[in-house]
Amino acid sequence: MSQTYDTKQNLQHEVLFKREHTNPILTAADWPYPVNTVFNPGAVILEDGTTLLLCRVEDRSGLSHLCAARSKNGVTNWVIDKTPTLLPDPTNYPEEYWGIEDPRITYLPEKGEYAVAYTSYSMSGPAVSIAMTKDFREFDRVGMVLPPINKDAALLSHKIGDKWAMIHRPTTSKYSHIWISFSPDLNHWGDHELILCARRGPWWDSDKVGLSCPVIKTPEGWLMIYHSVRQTASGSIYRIGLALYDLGCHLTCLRRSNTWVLSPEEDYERKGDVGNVVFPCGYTVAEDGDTIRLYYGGADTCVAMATGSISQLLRWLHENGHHPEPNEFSLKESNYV
Ligand code: BMA
Repeated sequence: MSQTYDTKQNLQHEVLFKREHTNPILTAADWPYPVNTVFNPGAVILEDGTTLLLCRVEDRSGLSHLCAARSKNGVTNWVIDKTPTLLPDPTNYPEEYWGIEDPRITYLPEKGEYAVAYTSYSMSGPAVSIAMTKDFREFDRVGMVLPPINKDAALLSHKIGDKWAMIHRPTTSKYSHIWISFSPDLNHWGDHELILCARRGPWWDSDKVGLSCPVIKTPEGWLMIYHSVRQTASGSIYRIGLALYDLGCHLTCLRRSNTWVLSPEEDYERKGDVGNVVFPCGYTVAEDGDTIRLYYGGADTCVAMATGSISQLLRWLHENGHHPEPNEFSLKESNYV
């Protein structure tokens, strides 16, 4: 495994995500009703070209719900739903007792619907729930599909073989790794496989890794943007890295970035309710099929956006990633369980 110190990579890092100069693009001050913070939005471009962000909104009780913001250009003039778009429903879904968080949106062409995978915060810890929608006004809950402790889930847009696939992040120990599971019906999930491990030691992705946004289908494979957590003496740092998986049945990891591609640097990422956090849950791709806008939470307080290029990300990953050795993801390596 080429987990060696690479001087070139560290001295001359390439900026892959260019922050929007008007960041943060959304804050609590923009909300039409009283809230504490808005962050970690799922993102999608609707049929009419409107960008929709489904934001995690934390109210002044500390619990979160989801609220949609729409914009013609994806940057300014957001029209925000006057009231919460999707509230927790603990009466019918007790796993939502402490709120719903971090939505990740995947359009499923086969169903003609969006699948929203989100964290349902149960009294036993965070779990993975799915709701389906056609218009982000009415939602049909599938319900809790993976029990606590699990989060950071998103569906793949297309079936693998004859099964739906979902990437998620169970917590198995002090360390948390990324898994994939498969389902015939979006409700029952199995055939679990470990697909990305936290690296341990002083690495930037040493303690936890989790999926950031739904994976992006490219001719070279599924491109994954993931977040990492490194614990330090003064708290956690949440950063962003890349991995690439083949388009086959088992999502074999082809490349993994050795360095991060986005890290908290600006004030709105460094300071807030939870400082030193960049946390994307969604992206949009422009009509050119290449320009990607990454929407992310800054310091658990605001919504920010950064622009990149899918072809540049792939090229960079080939030059600055490594091909994991088979035992890097082996359950037999007790290190990783
Ligand atoms: C994660 C999630 C995110 C949050 C991050 C930093 O575990 O809860 O919603 O942004 O922690 O607090």
